[in-house]
Amino acid sequence: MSHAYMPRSEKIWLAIGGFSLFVFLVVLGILAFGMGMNPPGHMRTIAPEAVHTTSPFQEPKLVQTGPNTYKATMVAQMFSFVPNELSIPVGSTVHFELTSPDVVHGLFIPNTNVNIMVIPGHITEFTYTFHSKGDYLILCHEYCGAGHHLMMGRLLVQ
Ligand SMILES: [Cu+2]
Repeated sequence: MSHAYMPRSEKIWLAIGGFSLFVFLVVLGILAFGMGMNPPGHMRTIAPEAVHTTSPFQEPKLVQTGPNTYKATMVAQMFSFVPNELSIPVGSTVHFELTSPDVVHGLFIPNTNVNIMVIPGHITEFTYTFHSKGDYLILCHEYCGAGHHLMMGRLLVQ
């Protein structure tokens, strides 16, 4: 079959598909390289190799910043969160501040909308108020290597 028959309508759809892909890639290229766009929330940067020696990430911890507010400075690394256990009173607002010294990780807390991507070189921030008591799981939801499934923590809201 040297001359396979292709209906005209199929050729038109192929052309539309190819053109859409081309437009998409051009727009993506302009946004990423031309405008230097980054994922949202990554306003500050940090050298991945300096994470363990730069404040506040050299001593990542949960600190109370007001009557109902906390700041959780955390490092997501292969294959753990530091710290990996947090405890707060119900109704607290937690301002998360995270970075990674190695590869891309995630911080996901099921049953909340805490869903953070942690990218080496960037400091990701996210704020959430915990209105319900519970024993929440903290999970890494970006595949980060052989120990990815072991990467978890716990958040107690009492
Ligand atoms: Cu991870």
